[in-house]
Amino acid sequence: MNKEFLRCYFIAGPQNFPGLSIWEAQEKIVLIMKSGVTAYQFRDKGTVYQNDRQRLELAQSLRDTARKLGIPFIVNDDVGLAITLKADGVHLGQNDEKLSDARQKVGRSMIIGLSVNNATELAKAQESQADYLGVGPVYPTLTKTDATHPIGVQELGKMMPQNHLPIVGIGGIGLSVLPELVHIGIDGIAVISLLTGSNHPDTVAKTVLDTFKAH
Ligand code: 3NM
Repeated sequence: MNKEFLRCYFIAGPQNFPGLSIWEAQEKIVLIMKSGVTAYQFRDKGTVYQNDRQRLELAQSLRDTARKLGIPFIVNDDVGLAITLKADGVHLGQNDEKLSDARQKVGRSMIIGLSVNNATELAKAQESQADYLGVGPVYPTLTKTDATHPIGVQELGKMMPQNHLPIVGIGGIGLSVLPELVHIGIDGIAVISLLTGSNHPDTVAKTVLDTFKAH
């Protein structure tokens, strides 16, 4: 797997744009996808659709956008949807489908990402069939209501020597902490609100890319 795609990894679904319709949210997501991010994850936890068809159409359209832009399209949690859409990857949490089962279903070529929330999970993940890890929350976040206790950058730094997989930090990440994150040797950041809450996602993406490129 080319770990360059982890540098500025954008995650979002309609639920991250409160007050907007699903299609208005889609426009915002597309705008951010075009701002220079290196990957997009379709994560629609809490989004209320009229029917399954509506969800499929939204995901399909976002997959097409990602494909045109040449960035990986990763589906959160839903292995079946990832297969249906021929997504580039699927991202699993600790409580989602077992990674080895998912690997059997999706085959070798689909990227599988795994969330880890502490040193024990990070160590265990080294033996898994994951292609990359998302470690977090690094900082407190309001975006994921069931997020575990923040790890903190110092603690994450101490955990890093036991990691040999491509790895992205997630949770409460803003521009001011980029230098300390680069310093501990992660490959990039995965963000929601840093991009969904910005009026200048292109500037944000460029800052993130420049920071992780220089390293
Ligand atoms: N997963 P924001 S934290 C989706 O710790 C997600 O596994 C997390 O949103 C984890 O960038 C998180 O707005 C939310 O903090 C990230």
